[in-house]
Amino acid sequence: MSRSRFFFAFIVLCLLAVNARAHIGSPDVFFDGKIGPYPAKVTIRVPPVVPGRAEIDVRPVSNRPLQVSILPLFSKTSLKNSPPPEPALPAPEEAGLYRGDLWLMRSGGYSVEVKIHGDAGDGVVQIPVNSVATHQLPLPRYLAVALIGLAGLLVIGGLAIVRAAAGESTLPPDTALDSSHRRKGLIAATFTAFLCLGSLAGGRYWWNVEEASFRKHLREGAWPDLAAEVHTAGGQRILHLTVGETTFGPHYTIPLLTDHGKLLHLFLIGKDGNSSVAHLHPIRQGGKVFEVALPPLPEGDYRIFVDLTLSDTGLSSTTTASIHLPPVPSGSTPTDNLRVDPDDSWATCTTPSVANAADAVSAYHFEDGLQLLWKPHPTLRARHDAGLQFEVRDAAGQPATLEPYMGMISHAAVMRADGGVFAHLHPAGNFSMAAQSFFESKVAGEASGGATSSGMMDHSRMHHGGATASSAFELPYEFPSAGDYHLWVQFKTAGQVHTARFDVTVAP
Ligand SMILES: [Cu+2]
Repeated sequence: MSRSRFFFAFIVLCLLAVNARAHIGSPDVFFDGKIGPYPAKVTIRVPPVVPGRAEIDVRPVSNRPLQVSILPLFSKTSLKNSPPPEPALPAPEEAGLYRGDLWLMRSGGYSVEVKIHGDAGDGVVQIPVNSVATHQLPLPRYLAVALIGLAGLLVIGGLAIVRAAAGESTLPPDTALDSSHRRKGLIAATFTAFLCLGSLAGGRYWWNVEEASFRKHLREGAWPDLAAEVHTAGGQRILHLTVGETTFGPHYTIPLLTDHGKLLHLFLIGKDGNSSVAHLHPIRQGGKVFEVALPPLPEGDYRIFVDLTLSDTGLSSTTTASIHLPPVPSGSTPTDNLRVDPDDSWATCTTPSVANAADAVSAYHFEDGLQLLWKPHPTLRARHDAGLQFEVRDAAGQPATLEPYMGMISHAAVMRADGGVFAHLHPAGNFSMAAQSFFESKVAGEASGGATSSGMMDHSRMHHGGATASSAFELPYEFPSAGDYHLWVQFKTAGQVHTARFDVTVAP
C-alpha cells in the first residue's frame, strides 16, 4: 500500500471504528509476573483498528525510580528493523505507574517488549498482543450526506472555474461574450466533467478494494470458523472438530503452536441451566481436523470455545460453535479407541457462588469439603480491575497446597452469560503463553544470529504464575463490558483438578 493510500485509509478507518469489540469481546492484555528482579503488572489496551495506538500501563513494585521502556515487535519483521524503544513515563495520577503508547502498524501478531532498568538490575519481558481490526461501524448518514454535498459543490465549483477560464479569461474586461468563446468554455467544462466522473469512478473502485482488504482482516467475533459434530464409537462419544474450513480452504494444515503442551484448549459450557463444564484437549487427526473423547457430561446443548495460537504469526485466537450432546452411551464399556488426555477435566457446578457483594468473601464449596474463597473485592465494573484473588482451603479450613495444572497454578475461563465474551485466564495473565514463547524464541534466535523458528521453546513455564506451593493466587483481569458473567476457576490439589464457578454481575 502506498503511503498516501495508507494514510487516507487510516483516517477513514478512524472514522469508521471507534468501538472496541474484540474476538470474543476481551481484547485487552493483562500481565502479572516478574520483569527481571521487579514484580510488575502490565495492562495493554489494544486499539480496535489497524494501524492503531496501544496504551501500555506498567506498574512495577519498587521504591526506587526506574526507567521503563516499551517496544513493539512485529512477528514478521526482524529485530534489527524494529523501531527504537519508547519510554514509558511516570504518570502523575498514580504513584508507581509508568505509561506509554505504541503504534501497531500492521495486522498480525505483535509482542510488546517491556524493559525495566533500575538499581536492582535490568529486566525484560515479551507480552504478546493481537493486532487486528475488531470492528467496522457503518458510515453515519449525516456524514455521508455532508460528504456527498461537499463533493457536489467541489465538482460544480471546479466546472464553473474551468468554463470561465477557457471561455472568458482571454477577453478584456467588460467585453460581451460571443458564441465562440461560450462554446470554448462549454467544451472545456464538458471535458472536465468527464474527467471528474472518471476520477470519482476510480476512487470508488479503489475504496471498494481497500474496504475488501480491511474486511478480510476484520475479526468481529470468533475466528476462524469451527464446525463440530458428535458421533458414538466403541462406547465413546467423540467430538469431531474442523477448524477453519471456510477461512483457510479444504487443503490447508492449520499451523499451530502448543500451549501448555496442547494444540487446542477446548471449553464445553452447558447452556440453558445445564451447569456442566469441561476443559478438554482435542487430538489432531488431520490438517485441521481434531477429535476428543467426551467425558460423561449430561445430554444437552453446549457452547464450544477453542483457544489456539498460530505458529506462523504468533496470533492467538478463539473459535466457537454450538453442539448438542447425545446421552452418555450405556451398556457398553468404552474400548478406549481414542486416548483420553490426562489433563482433561470436567465438572458440574450445580450451586455456583454468587459473588456480587462488594468487600465480602465469596466461597465455592466442593463436595469433598474443599472451598475456593474469592477474597473481598470492590463492586465489579467494566474495564476496572476485577480483583480476582483466590485462596483454597481444605475441609478443615486450613490453606490447601496447590499443584501445577498444565504448568500453571490456576486456569480460569470467563464467559458473559450471552456467550459474547470469552477469555481464558492464568495467574501470569490472559495472553497466549505459546505466543509468548514464539516471541521469546524469535528474540533469542535473532540475537544469536540463528534461525527464528528453530528451537521453539515450549517449556512448561514453571517460572511464571507463581507455581510455588501456595494456597493463594491472583488472576489479573478486567471485565471488558457490563453484564452477567460466569467465571470458572480451576486448580489442582492432591492430584485432583477442581473446578469452581462464580456468577457475577458487572456494572458499566
Ligand atoms: Cu489455561
